[in-house]
Amino acid sequence: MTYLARILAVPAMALALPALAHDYTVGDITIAHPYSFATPPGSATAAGYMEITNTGAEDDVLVQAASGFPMTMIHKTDMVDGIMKMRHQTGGVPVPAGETVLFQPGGLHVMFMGLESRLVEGEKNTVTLTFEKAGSIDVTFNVEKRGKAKDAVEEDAAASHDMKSHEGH
Ligand SMILES: [Cu+2]
Repeated sequence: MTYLARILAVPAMALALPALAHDYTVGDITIAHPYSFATPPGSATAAGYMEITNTGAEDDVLVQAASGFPMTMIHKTDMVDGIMKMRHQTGGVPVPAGETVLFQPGGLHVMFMGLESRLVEGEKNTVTLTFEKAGSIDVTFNVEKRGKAKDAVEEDAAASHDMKSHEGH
């Protein structure tokens, strides 16, 4: 979705989900709607999603995500021959000038690992995002109810999601 389309979509979304729309800005970077899905009992991992828009004229890079969980990484899910693989984005994630990068199920996500308790709907988790040019900002990932009938891959609930499925570290 383009930045403009997202702006236009806000009134309808605000009507339906008043508590969920939240945006953050640092320099030329805007982070929209950081969230995680509630996770099942016993789950030691969770994924975080958001939209990052670079409104500036210079390219930037999301170099790090940090949280209070034991381990936080930036991952990208790829389907390889029908098998979900998650790759640690060791070089960070480019956020080109004028573009929006989506962290969404089945693609880029912030991976929270080593969780001692599951994520519960309504919970809020602070994550510090660091950009090469724009600097650092704390954003709040709201924990939302997992939607039904989603056809997207859900990293955090996938049975194949364990440390062995994580490549590159
Ligand atoms: Cu992952």
